[in-house]
Amino acid sequence: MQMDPMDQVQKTAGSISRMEIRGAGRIATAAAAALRDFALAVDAGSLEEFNSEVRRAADLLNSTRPTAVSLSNAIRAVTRYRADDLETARQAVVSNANRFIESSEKAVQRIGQIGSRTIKDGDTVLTHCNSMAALSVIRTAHRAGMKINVIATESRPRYQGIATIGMLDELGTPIELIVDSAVRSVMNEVDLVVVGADVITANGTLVNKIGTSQIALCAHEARTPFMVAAETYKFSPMTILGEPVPIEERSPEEVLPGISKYRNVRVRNPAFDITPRQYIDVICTEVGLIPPEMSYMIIKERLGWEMDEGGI
Ligand code: RUB
Repeated sequence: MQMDPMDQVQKTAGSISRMEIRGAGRIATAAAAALRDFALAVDAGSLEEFNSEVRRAADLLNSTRPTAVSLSNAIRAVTRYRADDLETARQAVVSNANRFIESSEKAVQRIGQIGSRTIKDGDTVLTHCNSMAALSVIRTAHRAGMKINVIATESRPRYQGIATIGMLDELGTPIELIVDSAVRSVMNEVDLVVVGADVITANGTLVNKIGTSQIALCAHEARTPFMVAAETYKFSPMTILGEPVPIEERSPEEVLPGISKYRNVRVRNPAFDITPRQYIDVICTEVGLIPPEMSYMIIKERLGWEMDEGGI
């Protein structure tokens, strides 16, 4: 029996919430694909009903991870259409979603090509968490013949660093795994730090996996360049209006399983932290290397965002 289209969206939303699908880029493309499949399958009697069902599905997907702006930017890209009839609207969602997914894949490749030019033969590159954009920089440099040493942090509490070393292992490049608190001990051996982004604000502030800001601080102290690899849809239009970026607080059980046996202990588990722009040397996007101070221009020019914009 075929699954109800909204149940299918619910299933994707659940996978994103539980972090079975994770990483800002991957959740954005998963949400775009879920909306496309929903649009194709939903049984609506009118354009108005279709629009309201798509909105409901979009809201469900958007509520899964509160920090990543990639989700709302992806949803906005997919649901931005004008249509006079239901079938035109359906096709618009499908083609918008396919375009978003394709451009997201191309952006990661392009970021790899651009960012890898900053890596020299013999460099040691440190990365945190598990970012496809950051890994694209490392992979592309490796494929261009650079001999690179990689240092990957564990990225507690969810150990995304294990996914990173798994993905890089096949390259045959030397990889060292360190606990998050070892970053300062190794920083003097590092030539470049490259991390991904969940959000970049209009003033160039980075929001990324918890621990990123400490790494940026260490890099700054050691005069080690700190690069953020981010597709332009990781920039947040809402921050132009001064909207704060919500920091997702996840379950204490992720940090301390069995926490309930303690009576007076509270575990805090913020999933992301904030790195001010003065600790960021460069942001590598698919349209080039930009200083963080240029973030506002990316939002205005690349995301084509107007302050009065509504969508469906
Ligand atoms: C993942 C994380 C990644 C960014 C960028 O956090 O912080 O650095 O999302 O990743 P989580 P990408 O594991 O909590 O989703 O470059 O793949 O979009």
